[in-house]
Amino acid sequence: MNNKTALLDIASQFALDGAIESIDSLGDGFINDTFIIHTAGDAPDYILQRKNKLVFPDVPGMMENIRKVSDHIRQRVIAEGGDPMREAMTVVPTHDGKLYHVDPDGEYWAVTVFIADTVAYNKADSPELARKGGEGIGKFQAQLADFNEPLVETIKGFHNIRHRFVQWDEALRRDAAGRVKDLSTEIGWIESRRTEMLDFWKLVEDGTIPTHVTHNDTKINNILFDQKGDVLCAIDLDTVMNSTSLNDFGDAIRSYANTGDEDDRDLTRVGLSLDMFRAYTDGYLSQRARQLTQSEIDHLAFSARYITFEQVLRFLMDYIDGDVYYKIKYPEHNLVRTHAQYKLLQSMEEQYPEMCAIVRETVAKYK
Ligand code: GN1
Ligand code: MG
Repeated sequence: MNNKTALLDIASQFALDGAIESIDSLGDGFINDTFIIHTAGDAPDYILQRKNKLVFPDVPGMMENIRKVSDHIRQRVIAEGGDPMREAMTVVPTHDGKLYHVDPDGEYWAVTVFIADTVAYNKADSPELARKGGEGIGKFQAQLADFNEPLVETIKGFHNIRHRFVQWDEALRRDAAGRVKDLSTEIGWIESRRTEMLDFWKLVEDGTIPTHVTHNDTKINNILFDQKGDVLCAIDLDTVMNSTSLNDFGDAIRSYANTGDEDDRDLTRVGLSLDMFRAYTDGYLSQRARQLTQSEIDHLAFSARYITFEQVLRFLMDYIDGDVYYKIKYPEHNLVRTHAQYKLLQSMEEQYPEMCAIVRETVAKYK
Protein backbone atom coordinates (compact mmCIF):
# COMPACT_ATOMS: atom_id res chain seq x y z
CA MET A 1 0.00 0.00 0.00
CA ASN A 2 2.68 2.49 1.02
CA ASN A 3 5.79 2.13 -1.04
CA LYS A 4 9.14 2.89 0.50
CA THR A 5 9.67 6.21 -1.24
CA ALA A 6 6.28 7.51 -0.16
CA LEU A 7 6.96 6.49 3.45
CA LEU A 8 10.40 8.11 3.35
CA ASP A 9 8.89 11.28 1.99
CA ILE A 10 6.28 11.31 4.76
CA ALA A 11 8.83 10.60 7.50
CA SER A 12 11.10 13.36 6.25
CA GLN A 13 8.36 15.93 6.92
CA PHE A 14 8.92 15.46 10.66
CA ALA A 15 11.66 17.07 12.77
CA LEU A 16 13.61 13.86 13.48
CA ASP A 17 17.10 13.65 14.97
CA GLY A 18 19.42 11.46 12.94
CA ALA A 19 19.28 10.23 9.36
CA ILE A 20 16.55 7.74 8.44
CA GLU A 21 17.98 4.25 7.81
CA SER A 22 14.85 2.21 7.25
CA ILE A 23 11.11 2.11 7.89
CA ASP A 24 9.34 -1.11 8.81
CA SER A 25 5.80 -2.15 9.59
CA LEU A 26 5.07 -2.64 13.31
CA GLY A 27 2.40 -4.15 15.55
CA ASP A 28 -1.09 -5.42 15.26
CA GLY A 29 -3.41 -2.43 15.80
CA PHE A 30 -6.97 -2.80 14.54
CA ILE A 31 -7.37 0.81 13.51
CA ASN A 32 -4.20 2.69 12.47
CA ASP A 33 -1.20 1.57 10.37
CA THR A 34 2.00 1.67 12.40
CA PHE A 35 5.65 1.80 11.29
CA ILE A 36 8.99 2.13 12.99
CA ILE A 37 11.56 4.58 11.64
CA HIS A 38 15.11 3.39 12.32
CA THR A 39 17.66 6.18 12.44
CA ALA A 40 21.44 6.21 12.29
CA GLY A 41 23.77 6.65 15.26
CA ASP A 42 22.61 7.64 18.72
CA ALA A 43 19.39 9.32 17.61
CA PRO A 44 16.18 7.69 18.84
CA ASP A 45 14.00 5.60 16.56
CA TYR A 46 10.46 6.83 15.96
CA ILE A 47 6.93 5.52 15.60
CA LEU A 48 5.16 6.68 12.46
CA GLN A 49 1.41 6.19 12.27
CA ARG A 50 -1.14 6.67 9.56
CA LYS A 51 -4.15 7.68 11.61
CA ASN A 52 -7.42 6.19 10.45
CA LYS A 53 -9.42 9.25 9.40
CA LEU A 54 -12.66 7.29 9.03
CA VAL A 55 -12.44 6.39 12.72
CA PHE A 56 -10.97 9.72 13.85
CA PRO A 57 -12.70 12.57 12.01
CA ASP A 58 -10.60 15.29 13.74
CA VAL A 59 -6.96 14.14 13.65
CA PRO A 60 -5.59 17.64 14.39
CA GLY A 61 -7.80 17.84 17.51
CA MET A 62 -6.79 14.34 18.50
CA MET A 63 -3.08 15.13 18.18
CA GLU A 64 -3.60 18.24 20.29
CA ASN A 65 -5.22 16.01 22.98
CA ILE A 66 -2.26 13.65 22.86
CA ARG A 67 0.23 16.48 23.14
CA LYS A 68 -1.56 18.07 26.12
CA VAL A 69 -1.91 14.80 27.99
CA SER A 70 1.69 13.70 27.26
CA ASP A 71 3.05 17.07 28.37
CA HIS A 72 1.10 16.85 31.61
CA ILE A 73 2.37 13.34 32.30
CA ARG A 74 5.93 14.43 31.44
CA GLN A 75 5.75 17.21 34.04
CA ARG A 76 4.54 14.74 36.64
CA VAL A 77 7.29 12.25 35.81
CA ILE A 78 9.93 14.99 36.08
CA ALA A 79 8.48 16.15 39.40
CA GLU A 80 8.68 12.58 40.72
CA GLY A 81 12.28 12.11 39.56
CA GLY A 82 11.46 9.65 36.75
CA ASP A 83 12.77 9.50 33.18
CA PRO A 84 10.46 11.64 31.01
CA MET A 85 11.78 10.14 27.76
CA ARG A 86 10.75 6.64 28.86
CA GLU A 87 7.76 7.26 31.10
CA ALA A 88 5.91 9.69 28.86
CA MET A 89 5.05 9.78 25.18
CA THR A 90 6.81 12.44 23.11
CA VAL A 91 4.99 13.79 20.06
CA VAL A 92 7.36 14.92 17.29
CA PRO A 93 6.14 17.87 15.21
CA THR A 94 6.71 18.48 11.51
CA HIS A 95 9.38 20.97 10.36
CA ASP A 96 6.70 23.64 10.27
CA GLY A 97 5.55 22.90 13.80
CA LYS A 98 2.36 20.91 13.14
CA LEU A 99 1.58 17.75 15.12
CA TYR A 100 0.57 15.85 11.95
CA HIS A 101 1.29 15.73 8.22
CA VAL A 102 -1.29 15.35 5.48
CA ASP A 103 0.07 13.43 2.48
CA PRO A 104 -0.96 14.02 -1.16
CA ASP A 105 -3.72 11.39 -0.78
CA GLY A 106 -5.21 13.31 2.14
CA GLU A 107 -4.02 10.75 4.70
CA TYR A 108 -3.00 11.94 8.18
CA TRP A 109 0.35 10.93 9.69
CA ALA A 110 1.90 11.49 13.12
CA VAL A 111 5.20 10.64 14.81
CA THR A 112 6.20 9.87 18.40
CA VAL A 113 9.56 8.91 19.88
CA PHE A 114 10.07 5.14 20.02
CA ILE A 115 10.94 3.99 23.54
CA ALA A 116 13.69 1.35 23.30
CA ASP A 117 14.31 -1.72 25.51
CA THR A 118 10.67 -2.26 26.31
CA VAL A 119 8.37 -5.25 26.21
CA ALA A 120 4.83 -5.23 24.83
CA TYR A 121 2.51 -8.15 25.47
CA ASN A 122 -0.50 -9.47 23.64
CA LYS A 123 -1.46 -11.57 26.65
CA ALA A 124 -0.74 -11.30 30.36
CA ASP A 125 1.25 -14.42 31.17
CA SER A 126 1.30 -14.19 34.96
CA PRO A 127 -0.60 -12.61 37.87
CA GLU A 128 2.56 -10.60 38.63
CA LEU A 129 2.35 -8.96 35.20
CA ALA A 130 -1.38 -8.30 35.66
CA ARG A 131 -0.64 -6.70 39.03
CA LYS A 132 1.97 -4.43 37.43
CA GLY A 133 -0.46 -3.55 34.64
CA GLY A 134 -3.10 -2.52 37.18
CA GLU A 135 -0.58 -0.44 39.05
CA GLY A 136 0.44 1.23 35.77
CA ILE A 137 -3.08 2.29 34.82
CA GLY A 138 -3.70 3.37 38.40
CA LYS A 139 -0.65 5.63 38.16
CA PHE A 140 -1.72 6.92 34.73
CA GLN A 141 -5.07 7.97 36.18
CA ALA A 142 -3.41 9.48 39.24
CA GLN A 143 -1.00 11.48 37.04
CA LEU A 144 -3.98 12.92 35.18
CA ALA A 145 -6.18 13.53 38.21
CA ASP A 146 -5.38 17.27 38.19
CA PHE A 147 -5.46 17.66 34.39
CA ASN A 148 -8.12 20.21 33.53
CA GLU A 149 -7.53 21.41 29.97
CA PRO A 150 -10.33 20.85 27.46
CA LEU A 151 -10.04 17.76 25.25
CA VAL A 152 -11.88 17.07 22.02
CA GLU A 153 -14.08 13.97 21.89
CA THR A 154 -12.05 12.00 19.32
CA ILE A 155 -14.75 9.39 18.76
CA LYS A 156 -18.29 10.45 19.56
CA GLY A 157 -19.89 8.43 22.36
CA PHE A 158 -16.98 6.00 22.41
CA HIS A 159 -17.91 4.08 25.58
CA ASN A 160 -21.42 5.53 25.81
CA ILE A 161 -23.74 2.56 25.48
CA ARG A 162 -26.76 4.78 24.80
CA HIS A 163 -24.97 6.09 21.72
CA ARG A 164 -23.82 2.57 20.80
CA PHE A 165 -27.45 1.39 20.89
CA VAL A 166 -28.44 4.19 18.52
CA GLN A 167 -25.72 2.97 16.10
CA TRP A 168 -26.79 -0.62 16.72
CA ASP A 169 -30.45 0.05 15.92
CA GLU A 170 -29.40 1.79 12.70
CA ALA A 171 -27.07 -1.07 11.75
CA LEU A 172 -29.87 -3.60 12.21
CA ARG A 173 -32.24 -1.47 10.12
CA ARG A 174 -29.65 -0.99 7.37
CA ASP A 175 -28.51 -4.61 7.33
CA ALA A 176 -25.79 -3.47 4.94
CA ALA A 177 -24.25 -6.90 4.38
CA GLY A 178 -27.52 -8.90 4.46
CA ARG A 179 -26.30 -10.83 7.51
CA VAL A 180 -29.02 -10.00 10.05
CA LYS A 181 -31.21 -12.98 9.10
CA ASP A 182 -28.51 -15.42 10.24
CA LEU A 183 -27.74 -13.70 13.53
CA SER A 184 -30.88 -14.01 15.64
CA THR A 185 -29.04 -15.78 18.48
CA GLU A 186 -26.24 -13.22 18.65
CA ILE A 187 -28.65 -10.29 18.36
CA GLY A 188 -30.58 -11.80 21.29
CA TRP A 189 -27.40 -11.64 23.41
CA ILE A 190 -27.35 -7.89 22.92
CA GLU A 191 -31.05 -7.21 23.30
CA SER A 192 -31.44 -9.22 26.52
CA ARG A 193 -28.87 -6.97 28.21
CA ARG A 194 -29.99 -3.61 26.82
CA THR A 195 -31.78 -2.48 29.98
CA GLU A 196 -29.10 -3.41 32.51
CA MET A 197 -26.39 -1.73 30.44
CA LEU A 198 -28.43 1.46 29.99
CA ASP A 199 -29.20 1.45 33.72
CA PHE A 200 -25.47 1.50 34.45
CA TRP A 201 -24.84 4.31 31.96
CA LYS A 202 -27.61 6.42 33.53
CA LEU A 203 -25.42 6.66 36.64
CA VAL A 204 -22.70 8.28 34.53
CA GLU A 205 -25.22 10.58 32.85
CA ASP A 206 -26.71 11.77 36.14
CA GLY A 207 -23.28 12.29 37.74
CA THR A 208 -23.58 9.52 40.34
CA ILE A 209 -20.43 8.09 38.73
CA PRO A 210 -17.97 10.95 38.03
CA THR A 211 -16.05 11.46 34.80
CA HIS A 212 -12.31 12.14 34.40
CA VAL A 213 -9.66 12.09 31.72
CA THR A 214 -9.24 8.42 30.95
CA HIS A 215 -7.32 6.32 28.44
CA ASN A 216 -10.28 4.33 27.09
CA ASP A 217 -8.26 1.60 25.35
CA THR A 218 -6.29 -0.16 28.09
CA LYS A 219 -5.89 -3.62 26.59
CA ILE A 220 -2.49 -5.01 27.45
CA ASN A 221 -0.79 -4.29 24.13
CA ASN A 222 -1.41 -0.58 24.62
CA ILE A 223 0.85 -0.57 27.68
CA LEU A 224 4.67 -0.53 27.54
CA PHE A 225 6.56 -2.51 30.15
CA ASP A 226 10.29 -2.40 30.89
CA GLN A 227 12.48 -5.51 30.99
CA LYS A 228 11.82 -5.92 34.74
CA GLY A 229 8.08 -6.07 34.12
CA ASP A 230 7.23 -2.60 35.45
CA VAL A 231 4.91 -0.33 33.46
CA LEU A 232 6.70 2.54 31.72
CA CYS A 233 3.72 4.25 30.14
CA ALA A 234 0.44 3.86 28.35
CA ILE A 235 0.71 4.26 24.58
CA ASP A 236 -2.00 4.60 21.94
CA LEU A 237 -3.44 7.79 23.39
CA ASP A 238 -5.85 8.35 20.47
CA THR A 239 -8.87 7.80 22.67
CA VAL A 240 -7.76 9.81 25.70
CA MET A 241 -10.83 11.85 26.61
CA ASN A 242 -13.37 12.41 29.32
CA SER A 243 -15.33 9.41 30.48
CA THR A 244 -15.68 7.26 33.56
CA SER A 245 -12.35 5.88 34.73
CA LEU A 246 -14.18 2.60 35.32
CA ASN A 247 -13.81 1.96 31.59
CA ASP A 248 -10.04 1.72 31.90
CA PHE A 249 -10.41 -0.89 34.60
CA GLY A 250 -13.07 -2.85 32.74
CA ASP A 251 -11.27 -2.80 29.41
CA ALA A 252 -8.05 -3.97 31.02
CA ILE A 253 -9.80 -6.87 32.76
CA ARG A 254 -11.28 -7.82 29.39
CA SER A 255 -7.76 -8.44 28.13
CA TYR A 256 -5.58 -9.29 31.17
CA ALA A 257 -7.99 -11.73 32.79
CA ASN A 258 -9.13 -13.60 29.66
CA THR A 259 -7.74 -17.15 29.73
CA GLY A 260 -8.08 -17.30 25.93
CA ASP A 261 -7.57 -14.88 23.07
CA GLU A 262 -9.85 -12.03 22.09
CA ASP A 263 -10.59 -13.89 18.85
CA ASP A 264 -10.23 -17.47 20.06
CA ARG A 265 -11.99 -20.02 17.87
CA ASP A 266 -11.73 -22.52 20.71
CA LEU A 267 -14.31 -21.25 23.19
CA THR A 268 -13.27 -23.80 25.82
CA ARG A 269 -10.11 -21.72 26.27
CA VAL A 270 -12.01 -18.49 26.93
CA GLY A 271 -13.11 -17.32 30.37
CA LEU A 272 -12.36 -14.94 33.21
CA SER A 273 -9.48 -15.97 35.46
CA LEU A 274 -10.26 -14.88 39.01
CA ASP A 275 -6.55 -15.04 39.85
CA MET A 276 -5.73 -12.56 37.13
CA PHE A 277 -8.72 -10.44 38.10
CA ARG A 278 -7.51 -10.39 41.71
CA ALA A 279 -3.96 -9.49 40.68
CA TYR A 280 -4.96 -6.63 38.35
CA THR A 281 -7.46 -5.31 40.92
CA ASP A 282 -4.78 -5.37 43.60
CA GLY A 283 -2.35 -3.37 41.48
CA TYR A 284 -4.99 -0.89 40.40
CA LEU A 285 -6.46 -0.29 43.84
CA SER A 286 -3.01 0.02 45.40
CA GLN A 287 -2.86 3.33 43.50
CA ARG A 288 -6.51 4.35 43.42
CA ALA A 289 -8.46 2.97 46.41
CA ARG A 290 -8.27 6.23 48.32
CA GLN A 291 -9.29 8.47 45.44
CA LEU A 292 -12.23 6.55 44.04
CA THR A 293 -15.74 7.48 45.11
CA GLN A 294 -17.97 4.85 46.69
CA SER A 295 -20.07 4.80 43.49
CA GLU A 296 -16.96 3.98 41.46
CA ILE A 297 -15.91 1.22 43.86
CA ASP A 298 -19.43 -0.22 43.83
CA HIS A 299 -19.32 -0.51 40.03
CA LEU A 300 -15.73 -1.57 39.49
CA ALA A 301 -16.54 -5.25 38.96
CA PHE A 302 -19.54 -4.39 36.79
CA SER A 303 -17.38 -2.23 34.55
CA ALA A 304 -15.67 -5.38 33.24
CA ARG A 305 -19.07 -6.73 32.19
CA TYR A 306 -20.03 -3.37 30.69
CA ILE A 307 -16.95 -3.00 28.51
CA THR A 308 -16.97 -6.66 27.46
CA PHE A 309 -20.64 -6.34 26.53
CA GLU A 310 -19.84 -3.20 24.54
CA GLN A 311 -17.08 -5.10 22.75
CA VAL A 312 -19.48 -7.93 21.84
CA LEU A 313 -21.85 -5.30 20.46
CA ARG A 314 -19.11 -3.48 18.53
CA PHE A 315 -17.67 -6.62 16.92
CA LEU A 316 -21.14 -7.90 16.01
CA MET A 317 -22.22 -4.50 14.71
CA ASP A 318 -19.14 -4.34 12.50
CA TYR A 319 -19.92 -7.83 11.17
CA ILE A 320 -23.48 -6.67 10.43
CA ASP A 321 -22.11 -3.53 8.74
CA GLY A 322 -19.91 -5.66 6.46
CA ASP A 323 -16.55 -5.26 8.31
CA VAL A 324 -15.95 -1.57 7.82
CA TYR A 325 -14.36 -0.59 11.17
CA TYR A 326 -11.96 -3.22 12.52
CA LYS A 327 -9.20 -4.72 10.42
CA ILE A 328 -10.02 -8.38 9.81
CA LYS A 329 -7.73 -11.26 8.86
CA TYR A 330 -10.43 -13.55 7.39
CA PRO A 331 -14.09 -13.10 6.40
CA GLU A 332 -15.72 -14.39 9.63
CA HIS A 333 -13.21 -12.68 11.93
CA ASN A 334 -15.65 -10.24 13.51
CA LEU A 335 -18.14 -13.04 14.16
CA VAL A 336 -15.43 -15.16 15.78
CA ARG A 337 -14.46 -12.17 17.93
CA THR A 338 -18.13 -11.71 18.87
CA HIS A 339 -18.46 -15.32 20.04
CA ALA A 340 -15.18 -15.26 21.97
CA GLN A 341 -16.03 -12.01 23.75
CA TYR A 342 -19.52 -13.28 24.52
CA LYS A 343 -18.06 -16.38 26.14
CA LEU A 344 -15.90 -14.09 28.28
CA LEU A 345 -18.94 -12.00 29.19
CA GLN A 346 -20.86 -15.11 30.29
CA SER A 347 -17.92 -16.20 32.40
CA MET A 348 -17.86 -12.79 34.09
CA GLU A 349 -21.60 -12.99 34.74
CA GLU A 350 -21.20 -16.42 36.33
CA GLN A 351 -18.34 -15.29 38.56
CA TYR A 352 -19.71 -11.84 39.33
CA PRO A 353 -20.31 -12.45 43.08
CA GLU A 354 -16.66 -13.56 43.43
CA MET A 355 -15.46 -10.53 41.45
CA CYS A 356 -17.42 -8.20 43.76
CA ALA A 357 -16.00 -9.93 46.84
CA ILE A 358 -12.44 -9.50 45.52
CA VAL A 359 -13.04 -5.77 44.96
CA ARG A 360 -14.41 -5.39 48.52
CA GLU A 361 -11.48 -7.25 50.07
CA THR A 362 -8.92 -5.32 48.07
CA VAL A 363 -10.47 -1.94 48.82
CA ALA A 364 -10.37 -2.80 52.52
CA LYS A 365 -6.67 -3.67 52.18
CA TYR A 366 -5.72 -0.26 50.72
CA LYS A 367 -8.16 2.18 52.33
C1 GN1 B 1 -9.13 -1.20 18.98
O1 GN1 B 1 -6.61 0.47 18.24
P1 GN1 B 1 -6.50 -0.76 19.07
O2 GN1 B 1 -6.22 -1.99 18.28
O3 GN1 B 1 -5.58 -0.55 20.24
C2 GN1 B 1 -10.26 -0.28 19.41
C3 GN1 B 1 -10.65 -0.57 20.85
C4 GN1 B 1 -11.08 -2.00 20.96
C5 GN1 B 1 -9.95 -2.89 20.50
C6 GN1 B 1 -10.35 -4.34 20.51
C7 GN1 B 1 -10.14 3.34 18.50
O4 GN1 B 1 -7.97 -0.94 19.72
O5 GN1 B 1 -11.71 0.26 21.25
O6 GN1 B 1 -11.40 -2.32 22.26
O7 GN1 B 1 -9.53 -2.54 19.17
N1 GN1 B 1 -9.86 1.11 19.25
C8 GN1 B 1 -10.68 1.99 18.67
O8 GN1 B 1 -9.24 -5.12 20.61
O9 GN1 B 1 -11.80 1.70 18.28
MG1 MG C 1 -3.19 -0.27 20.12
